[in-house]
Amino acid sequence: RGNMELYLCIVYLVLAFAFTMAQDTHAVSDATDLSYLKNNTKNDIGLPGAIGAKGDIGPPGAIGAKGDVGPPGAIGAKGDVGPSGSIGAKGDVGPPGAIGAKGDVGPPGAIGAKGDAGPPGDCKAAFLAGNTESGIYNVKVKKRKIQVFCDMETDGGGWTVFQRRMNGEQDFFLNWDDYRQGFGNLSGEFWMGLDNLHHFTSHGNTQLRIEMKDCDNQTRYAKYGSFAVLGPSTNFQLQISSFYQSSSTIPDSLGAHNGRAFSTKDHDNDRSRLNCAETHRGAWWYNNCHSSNLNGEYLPCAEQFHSMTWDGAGRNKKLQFSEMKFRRN
Ligand SMILES: [Ca+2]
Repeated sequence: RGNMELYLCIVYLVLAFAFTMAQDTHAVSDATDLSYLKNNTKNDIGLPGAIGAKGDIGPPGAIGAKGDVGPPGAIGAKGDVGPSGSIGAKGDVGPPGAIGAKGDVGPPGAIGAKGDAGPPGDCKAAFLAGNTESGIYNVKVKKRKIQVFCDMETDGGGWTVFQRRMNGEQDFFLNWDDYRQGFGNLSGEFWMGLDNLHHFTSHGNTQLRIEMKDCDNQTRYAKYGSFAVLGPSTNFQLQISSFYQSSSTIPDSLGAHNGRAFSTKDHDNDRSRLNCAETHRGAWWYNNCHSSNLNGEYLPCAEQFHSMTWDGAGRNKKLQFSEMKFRRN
């Protein structure tokens, strides 16, 4: 509306100016004409007539020049919401999580420490453990506890006794099974048994010592550096060597039996046509019979060929006491 009013005002001013100019031009031309008329004496001219009536309003003027730029308009209305933005940067690390569930049961534990030694393996072990008195001891054989007689005084001690003859109270004219298992009384006469004898003499080198008392009341001994009784598949074969020639006080009458199987009256493993155990009333590692027969009949000093005997002993080779013992080196 402001612009329209300005526009009409301009049009009015233009029209008013044009009208005034038109009257002025007419006046000048009238003056000229008047001067012309003064020089023309031919005809007298009357006084100027009165000013004519105002003419009609002329046609509208041309459209005026464009106006100056107006003042800035008011702030427009708020626009629509724009498109969503792009994904933001990764956030910081969060706090630690809760404790996890209990784990599975673990593998089995290691094998525990070895237990105490338990009873000693033989009289040597008992001796080394501090036992210095001869007598009956418990020892362990294949996890089984048995009793043995230990000689802790003779020749350094630690000897395990496996045979004793001293009074004839025990019958030694027995069968194979008796000699395998052993019999008698550890405080008197006894035989340890071939199975245990094999066990004790199969763990390293073992010495053999035999105490004897002949019929002259001489106490003598024979000693061997190596002694073993093999297993039942060999019929408890004897392995004997290294006779202590210089220190022994009786000749070697067992070496000739080296390598021989054991025989009893019901198990003839000898080299004789006869049954040596039967004829000599004993049980031994008989060859073509023997040079020693410590399990023969107990007939102290009686001159019988089946008596308990050892070649080289005193009068008539006969004995009244014997004790066979071994010791591990
Ligand atoms: Ca025979």
